Amino acid sequence: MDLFDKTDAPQSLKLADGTVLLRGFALREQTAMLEDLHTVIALAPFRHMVTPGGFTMSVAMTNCGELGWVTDKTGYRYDAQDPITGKPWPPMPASFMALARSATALTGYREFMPDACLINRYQVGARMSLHQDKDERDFTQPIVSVSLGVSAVFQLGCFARTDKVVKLPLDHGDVLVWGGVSRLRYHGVLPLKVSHHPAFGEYRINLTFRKAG
Ligand code: MD3
Ligand code: FE
Repeated sequence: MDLFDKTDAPQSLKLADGTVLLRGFALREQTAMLEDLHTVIALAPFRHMVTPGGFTMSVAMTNCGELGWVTDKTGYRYDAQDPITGKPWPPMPASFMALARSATALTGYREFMPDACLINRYQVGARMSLHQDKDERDFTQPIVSVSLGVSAVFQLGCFARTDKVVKLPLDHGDVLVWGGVSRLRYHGVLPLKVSHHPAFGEYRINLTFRKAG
């Protein structure tokens, strides 16, 4: 663990090599982002996708941007079309892009241009088991994650599924930039506890910005 860097506003904490936590960084944009989220989900509704192993995910998902992450019985992939509507994913809202780019600029990635934003919605009990994000083409590109609504406990492992994990609460407005060697670390989210957020109700929303193609 490194020290808090008081020179950045707001608080930034280096969690691991290549990983910076910006506590509350999305708070400024939250109103615009919530409005834009509603626009996206009106065009591409949340759905519970099925894993290649045949399990329905407890997390509901959708996407915006040129590419969207999808899973079904045939496997995981990025696709330009929403399999439910058969249409392109909704465009990435300007408020989303601005947030992803300011977070990466602040942490030293100057040319980050995400083409995919995966939107996860957790309800009570929803979880994400330990996994690596490996469906993107270029692992030198960072991933930016934004937590909104109800808090969750995030688990950060290392490079093998069985490595010890560190637990970290992620709260409304927190932004994480995952780059360098941390890009391929195992990570997951523990089952969401019953709670309520004034703007997001009983849900936690997580946005992850990726350069997938
Ligand atoms: C560490 N989402 O969508 S965000 C995912 O909270 C995903 O919904 C979680 O894992 C969520 O793939 C975690 C934090 C995160 C995102 C990407 C990472 C951590 C990461 C990529 C590499 C290492
Ligand atoms: Fe992930």
